[in-house]
Amino acid sequence: MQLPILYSFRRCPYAIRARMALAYAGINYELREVSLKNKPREMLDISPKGTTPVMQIFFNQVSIVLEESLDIMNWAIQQNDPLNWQNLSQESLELTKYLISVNDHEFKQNLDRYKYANRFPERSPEFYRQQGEKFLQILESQLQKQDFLIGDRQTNVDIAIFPFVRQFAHVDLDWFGASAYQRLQQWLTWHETSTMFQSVMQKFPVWK
Ligand SMILES: N[C@@H](CCC(=O)N[C@@H](CS)C(=O)NCC(=O)O)C(=O)O
Repeated sequence: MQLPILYSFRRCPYAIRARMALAYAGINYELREVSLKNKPREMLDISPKGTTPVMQIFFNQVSIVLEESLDIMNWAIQQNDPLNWQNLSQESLELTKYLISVNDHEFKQNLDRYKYANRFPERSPEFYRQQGEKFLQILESQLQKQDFLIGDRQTNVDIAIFPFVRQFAHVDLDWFGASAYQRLQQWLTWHETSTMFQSVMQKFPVWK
């Protein structure tokens, strides 16, 4: 049987969370590293919207294509869920959904404006950073209560959000390190030093 194929861009936060979920589930796949400036025809043929990650899964004669990182994460966890991430209380499931939704919409928008502030000269980088901090405050208050975002162990919500917080922190590490978000700093370091993250950040040449 043909291995699933993942079109991925190493530093893309959406691709990182997909790869982390695939690593969690222990799924074997072929990684095709993409250049966003020169996307391969094979990827655009199956996913014309042209964003990474894209996963193609094969069954005998047919294949299905997952074009959203959250769909790839969910598919991976459905295949194999060693730490029972699917079996959460209704409250935890709702919180997971809420946090990911704020991350993927408001926070991502503020992250982009903060990171590429020169493209958004209407306001200062500090303004965009403060907008982004509203989400950091929510995360920090969760982490004041427990070690991970919805409890005392890592679940998919941590993986889904971590790569975006990482990008935000790395815009100005001195600022982040001196900020009041101490629990968030610990949480970020825990993820950055985890075997799961390190294993998915291995470098691959662009696939041809
Ligand atoms: N909603 C998509 C967003 C994916 C996305 O926007 N990926 C970026 C890279 S991080 C991308 O491919 N952008 C298109 C481009 O830069 O041409 C998902 O969750 O997979």
